[in-house]
Amino acid sequence: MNRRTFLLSAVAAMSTTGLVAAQHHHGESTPESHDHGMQMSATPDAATMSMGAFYFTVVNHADEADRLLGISSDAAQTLEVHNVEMTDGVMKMSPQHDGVEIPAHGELVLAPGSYHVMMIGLTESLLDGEEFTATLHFEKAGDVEIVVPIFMIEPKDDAAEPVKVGDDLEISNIWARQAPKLDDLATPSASPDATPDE
Ligand SMILES: [Cu+2]
Repeated sequence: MNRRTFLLSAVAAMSTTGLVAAQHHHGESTPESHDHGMQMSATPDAATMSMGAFYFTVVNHADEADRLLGISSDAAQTLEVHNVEMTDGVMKMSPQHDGVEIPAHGELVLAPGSYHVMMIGLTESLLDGEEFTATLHFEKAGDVEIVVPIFMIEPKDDAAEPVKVGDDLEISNIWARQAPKLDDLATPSASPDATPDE
């Protein structure tokens, strides 16, 4: 499959999940929400905006909860923590603007089909076998830099060394992929008259 077909497929796959939610949250009826980072639905570049996602698990050994407030990285223009929710039988992604709690003696799992870091507007392609760095912002633990290895599909074992933050937090199962699509969905055409040339 050539690069153009791949991009169309990727964008089409995203449109069945993320863009539905994006348009819902950022449609013309709610102009005030344009600063939430999903501007790609409101710009002519939407179809060419490259996207990715990354995942990790945070274990909290402390007696108090912490909170993942946000993420920054040079690898994308915008990074948001999203969750995936089923609403009326439709999967939608919802940005977690207030962050996500990591319970005391509990864990927060970011994984396909659940919480994830959405990378909107990649600054370069996410290539299998390469990696990038990102900084996680925690309410209590502060800023933590991690190295994120890139894969085509979810790795079976920890690809990166787990990162320990003092005695309290441990971050493991770190990995990223470009333009995720749901495994149980056939890749649809980008538009009714765009037939994939397989
Ligand atoms: Cu998302």
